[in-house]
Amino acid sequence: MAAARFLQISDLHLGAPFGWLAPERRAERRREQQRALEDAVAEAIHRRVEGILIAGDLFDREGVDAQTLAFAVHVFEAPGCPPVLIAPGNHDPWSLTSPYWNARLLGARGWSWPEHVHVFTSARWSARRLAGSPVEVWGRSFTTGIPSAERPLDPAMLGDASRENGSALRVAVFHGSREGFLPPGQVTAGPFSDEEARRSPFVYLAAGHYHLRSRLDHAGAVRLAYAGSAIAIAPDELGAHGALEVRIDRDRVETEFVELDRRRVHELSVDVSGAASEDQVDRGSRAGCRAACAGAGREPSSRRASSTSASTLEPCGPTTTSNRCGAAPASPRRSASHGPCSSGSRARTTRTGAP
Ligand SMILES: [Mn+2]
Repeated sequence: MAAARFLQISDLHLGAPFGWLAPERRAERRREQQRALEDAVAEAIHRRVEGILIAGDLFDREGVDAQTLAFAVHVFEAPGCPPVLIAPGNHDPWSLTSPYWNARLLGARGWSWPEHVHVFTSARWSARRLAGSPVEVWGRSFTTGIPSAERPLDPAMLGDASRENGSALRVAVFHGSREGFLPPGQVTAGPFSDEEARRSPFVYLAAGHYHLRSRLDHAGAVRLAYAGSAIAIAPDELGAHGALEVRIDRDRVETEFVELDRRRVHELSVDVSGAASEDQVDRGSRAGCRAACAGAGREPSSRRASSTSASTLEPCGPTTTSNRCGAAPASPRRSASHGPCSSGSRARTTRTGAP
């Protein structure tokens, strides 16, 4: 029996524009994004974890629209939702002008985060003890005006977190860049080395910022992990996306992947040499996408079915493919194609309640 269990998510990027998708599919992807967070909360309740750790970039930007803001503020009101600990990232830093982190600005709209949601509002590490648990969750925030080159795990930055305090198990939730593993296209923010992570006073570090899942093991246990973006946010975020269930014991930490994104981005090459029209290019890329879905054991469906079945997903669309190929349909070439394909055969019926 683990001493504590958490559900870790990060980089949801609520309010992201999804400009890489065809205009008619962006709203749908935003609904899927919100459903992924509803599903994460449902998973946390179902798995009876002690808390939900959000390691930054819950929001894509400071100026999110009112619907997105309303959704986020209310999603954690689900009955049985455990404590939620949020460490803002470089996309949603804490600031006085933040419409979601500043309680007064939020209150002006008549909203407030539920009592059990705790937001770390300082770049200095601070702790939150969980009632009835041996775990102390330590977090920090990105804040506007603080250089993102600041090293969060530098011993000078750790402050009180390094002080001896008896028997508490310390877990960290933060946003930062593991040096040497920066994915292409991402910026360095809050850098740290493996050595700093290993020497830190935390039994486990829940990290956000990198959108692909990865982990750092030490002495046979997971010491730090990125859950990756909860759903694919950009066309280069291939593979499965979701959350991590983190099980913490005195001498052992394990993580288990929990899939949340019902689609996957596939990268495929389609031979369009000989294609004489934009239409032929589209047909070729659509066939390639169908083949990729079939290869992944997934059924591309051309129709909407019931709202709880796995076949609700749209087919592998030629969405970005046609954008990319359409520019020069007359010049035969091999073309890389990114389209979100149907990915879900999760058996569990999910909540579809309104925010
Ligand atoms: Mn991010």
